[in-house]
Amino acid sequence: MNMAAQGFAVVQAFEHDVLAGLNAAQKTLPCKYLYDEAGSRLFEEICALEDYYLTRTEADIFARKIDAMAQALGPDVTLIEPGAGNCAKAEPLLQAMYTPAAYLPLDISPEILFAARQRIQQRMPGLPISPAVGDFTSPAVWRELPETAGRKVVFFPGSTIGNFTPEQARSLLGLFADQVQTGDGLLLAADLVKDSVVLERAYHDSNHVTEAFNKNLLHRINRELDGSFNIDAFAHRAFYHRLRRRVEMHLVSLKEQVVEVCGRQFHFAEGETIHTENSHKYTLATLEELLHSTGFQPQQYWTDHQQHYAIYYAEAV
Ligand code: AVI
Repeated sequence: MNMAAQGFAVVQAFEHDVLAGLNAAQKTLPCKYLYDEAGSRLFEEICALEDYYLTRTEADIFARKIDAMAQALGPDVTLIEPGAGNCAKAEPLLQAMYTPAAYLPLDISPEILFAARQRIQQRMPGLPISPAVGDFTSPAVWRELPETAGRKVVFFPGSTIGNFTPEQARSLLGLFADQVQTGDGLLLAADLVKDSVVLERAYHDSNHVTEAFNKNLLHRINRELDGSFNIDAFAHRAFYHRLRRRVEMHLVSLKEQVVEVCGRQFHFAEGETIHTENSHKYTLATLEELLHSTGFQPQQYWTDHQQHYAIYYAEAV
């Protein structure tokens, strides 16, 4: 597919998913659409917030334990990173690893990926780096990766696994398992169950950045799908669902209203919500269960002193 055809397919998928989501009994929008250019910038801002403990907790674990992780991964390993973005997390890991064989980052955004390759290549000139552009949940993009000899490790930081339902998480790790051989590895980060006040503050921050991030989806629909959302007529809501062990993000209609998208009308009752994101939280036990059920044997994990966040190294059996 050429770039123009690819762009058209992306717009079509967005339109299809938004119309289907707004037609559902519980209105819903897939969280991947939160990340247009403005959304990605807002997400970066979220990561720097005091209330959003996830990014700094993960960074702290990496900073303290990177050598132990590199040792667990072993020598001559090809590191594969789905959703690599600017590859900022892989770079220190590659530096700490003993003679890494290659780095294969996958991401939807070619610009960010190719800029990152150039940056890492300058710092590690001998390291073969082969990026693949596409959606890492689709097996097609994995087929673009070059064949490599030796052991492979899939690197999946950021607690992105939390944005998948348990069923989707199993099928995603199953897809990762399909890419590796027995003895190959998976380095996986996940956010852990904790006090709901801490969780809810992280997704309803006092600087209102997460609110802007959530509402940006309505701006995007207005712009790209000829939508008529009155942004001020919706409120940001985020709460921890104890039974489902997840933070849910919603947009709440503040009044009864009708909104048009792509020439279709959608009715909202006062208080009705659009469910825009799930962020699942794991315990060490549920995380190990997930790994086992997808063919990975947990080997080692690292956490912070409050056990807010965990990074697991597991090997394919
Ligand atoms: C990308 N992902 C791990 C974030 C999370 O915490 O679930 C997305 C996010 N949504 C609101 N704030 C951050």
